[in-house]
Amino acid sequence: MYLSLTIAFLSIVSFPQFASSTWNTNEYMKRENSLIRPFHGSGSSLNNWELRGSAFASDTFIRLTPDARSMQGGLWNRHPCYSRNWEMEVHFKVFGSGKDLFGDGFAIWYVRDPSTCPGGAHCSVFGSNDYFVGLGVILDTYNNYNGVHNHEHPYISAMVNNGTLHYDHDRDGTHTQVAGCSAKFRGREHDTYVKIKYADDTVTVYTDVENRRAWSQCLTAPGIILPTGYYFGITAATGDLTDTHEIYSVRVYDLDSPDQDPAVNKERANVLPSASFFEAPRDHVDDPKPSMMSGFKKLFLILVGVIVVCGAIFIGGIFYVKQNEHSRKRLY
Ligand SMILES: *[C@@H]1O[C@H](CO)[C@@H](O)[C@H](O)[C@H]1NC(C)=O
Ligand SMILES: [Ca+2]
Repeated sequence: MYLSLTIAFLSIVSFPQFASSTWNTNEYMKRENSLIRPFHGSGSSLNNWELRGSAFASDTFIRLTPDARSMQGGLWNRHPCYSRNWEMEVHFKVFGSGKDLFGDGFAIWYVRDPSTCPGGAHCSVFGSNDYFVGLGVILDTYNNYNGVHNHEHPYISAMVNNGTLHYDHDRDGTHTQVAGCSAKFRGREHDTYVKIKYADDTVTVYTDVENRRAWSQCLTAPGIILPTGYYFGITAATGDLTDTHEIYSVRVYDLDSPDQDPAVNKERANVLPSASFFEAPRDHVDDPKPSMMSGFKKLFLILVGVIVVCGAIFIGGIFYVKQNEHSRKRLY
């Protein structure tokens, strides 16, 4: 862990400006919605953000969760975003000591209500609220579906909610997602980035996780209505499974064009989030999340089963013998 921390630190120090200068030259970065190093000191951009739960800020990273069990951490922007079209770039790292079992992942939000989790109700979606109102882009590292998916994990999905939909961990949210893609963003030695673009009522998610210094499209979903004036946030959670989830920068760019009709923009402040298209639900096989507890439980149940079956055979045998004696007595 210290090695990867050191590598993360070195890579941060050695390429401070590269990413921003190659990816965004024309658009306007919204300082009040962005988060850049250093995170402490006067005029720090962290003043625009609130930390919640296990989230912790050093000078160079925001650690949403440590590699420990049952953690929930959040990073919430204090200023709403009034751009109708915007883009958000997040420099992050997910790593931990788990080789095969790790989780649960993190989520990037554009929602009406900044979450108060871990305090409050329904704090069940990667450190934030279920039944949220807005957009959630979920970077899920643990496959709760037990191999039934036709995709690999880690998995990125986008979900649009008007407050009525439940995020179902047992299906990794696949029946409520508008789109998704697999992306190997965990445990990488190089820098990893994700970008969410919301423009012309279309949500597009890009990743740069292969150390190519270029975006590749992960998912795109047209027909998405999101209002202006919502809040950005990033949250992460661990459960029985653990990982460190860290954020190094958040850059939000305004993509509005000057000739946009202000009346239409004003109207956008009050709409409810909606998606005109949902991916077809997939078959679900109920299968509980494997854990050490359920392993012991299974063993115990098998033992009980064996004892019951043996007992039944034994009693049945005695019965059979008695029955035979009885009929023999009757014959003779
Ligand atoms: C909220 O979303 C659900 C599911 O997409 C939809 O059935 C319902 O009509 C929506 N409610 C409103 C008030 O838009
Ligand atoms: Ca999952």
